[in-house]
Amino acid sequence: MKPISLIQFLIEERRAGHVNAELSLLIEVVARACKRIAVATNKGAIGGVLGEAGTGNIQGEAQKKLDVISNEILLEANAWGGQLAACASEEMEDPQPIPDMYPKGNHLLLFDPLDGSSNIDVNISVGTIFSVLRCPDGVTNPKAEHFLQAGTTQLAAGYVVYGPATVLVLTFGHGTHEFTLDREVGSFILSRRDIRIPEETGEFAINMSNQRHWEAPMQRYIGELLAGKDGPRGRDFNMRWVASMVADVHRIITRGGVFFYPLDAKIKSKGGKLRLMYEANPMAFIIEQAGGAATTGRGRLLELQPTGLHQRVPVFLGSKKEVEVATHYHVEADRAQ
Ligand code: P6P
Repeated sequence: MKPISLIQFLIEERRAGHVNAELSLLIEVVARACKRIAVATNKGAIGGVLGEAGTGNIQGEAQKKLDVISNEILLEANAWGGQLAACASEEMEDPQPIPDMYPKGNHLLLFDPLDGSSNIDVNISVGTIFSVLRCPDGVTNPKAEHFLQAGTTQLAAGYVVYGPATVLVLTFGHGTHEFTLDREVGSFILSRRDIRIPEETGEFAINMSNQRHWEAPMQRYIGELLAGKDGPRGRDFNMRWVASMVADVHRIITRGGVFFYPLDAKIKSKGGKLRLMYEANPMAFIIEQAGGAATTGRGRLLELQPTGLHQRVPVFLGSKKEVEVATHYHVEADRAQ
């Protein structure tokens, strides 16, 4: 069968009424920027792009050179096209308006330009995560508060994982689809349409080193998985933890599984580790559109009303049944208090 390129897919989606011309062009621009990030990332040590940038971001984290480079690539690619009113990034405290010399559009783009960047220097997969919101009518110079829309309002979400292959996973709210970069041609080619995540799984992802800090319901839930077939779940479970959300989520998109970054005593004051607007929400949209579930451990992630551009949140996502069991334990424990 003739391979379908991202551009052809976007045209089909426009004909189906799933996406308008401006949004489809925006996705093309983001995908093209991610191809440039892939080139920079793939150079590794010989590209002089490894290691620290010598700067810090809004999160108080040391920035890697590639964090800064990836952020710049996405900002520069999206400045002139006329699809956006502003961008927001993990790497920038405030939203970046589109320069006055260029036309503005009706969309807001949020991104984590290079998630998992602590893995770059050890050559483990990293990725770009992005989310598209509508710019509120009449707002020509969007501020942070204009980005604070619940995840259910997202018009599109996606990630690109820079691994052995460079793979884009994308949703407009009409299914979740995967595109693999053909480096010889330079095009993203449709490799999986309408992905479905198995509702059950035998594989979980969590950073076990935080176990002693977890809330009691998470201790109970993970304890049952670790008890295996002799325990209450009556089956053995396998564990994976890449410490790169895009890589862990892509494994779940590919074969099922469940991913947790729960509240723990160390990070409770911050509300969690992962960021709501440009990590949790786009991933939750992608996972739900593939038949999975995504919660904060207490409620549906996409329904959370944001209070801050860099707000952090607990994340439970993946195969529906396991997310529901873990979430139920937390809701039940809250009720018992
Ligand atoms: P930890 C990477 O820094 C990240 O934001 C996610 O990509 C990843 O899932 C998580 O943090 C890893 O956190 O505490 O295991 O290093």
